[in-house]
Amino acid sequence: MANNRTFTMIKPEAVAKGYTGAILDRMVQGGFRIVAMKKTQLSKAEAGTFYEVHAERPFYGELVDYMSSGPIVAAILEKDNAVTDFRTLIGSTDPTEAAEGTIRKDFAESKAQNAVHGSDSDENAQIEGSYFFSGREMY
Ligand code: IDP
Ligand code: MG
Repeated sequence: MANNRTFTMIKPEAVAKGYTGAILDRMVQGGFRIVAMKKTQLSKAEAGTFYEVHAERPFYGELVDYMSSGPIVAAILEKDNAVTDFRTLIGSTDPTEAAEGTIRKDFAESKAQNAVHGSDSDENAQIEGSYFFSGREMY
């Protein structure tokens, strides 16, 4: 079961631009079922914790400021091979390198403001999903 779920966020710039519906449609059309979903906003401290693995990277401060700058839409998604297939659906971190038809190619602003988050492993999908959602928010 674990390898059939991933965690995503529609990031602040994409929500602000009104892309939420179109991006969710890509996910559903891509074969992902929405298990849990909410609109919320991360505090700076919460964004700092979420991206703690990047704390030593030069862009960490910018990333934390950006991810706490406005509302996001967080969701848990289900599909066979969810983590890998979702990374394919969203495309490369830098939208200029993302494949045609991917979410980042079509909706991202830049490498920093790249429209969506996708978990990079089953373990992180579990940790990230349970950071945002309790068991009774997953269906
Ligand atoms: P990913 O989101 O494709 O997994 P990561 O390397 O895990 O990419 O980086 C996390 C997030 O940090 C990215 O989605 C992006 O928002 C931001 N980021 C990554 N690399 C850079 C960079 O070189 N400059 C600015 N922001 C970056
Ligand atoms: Mg990552």
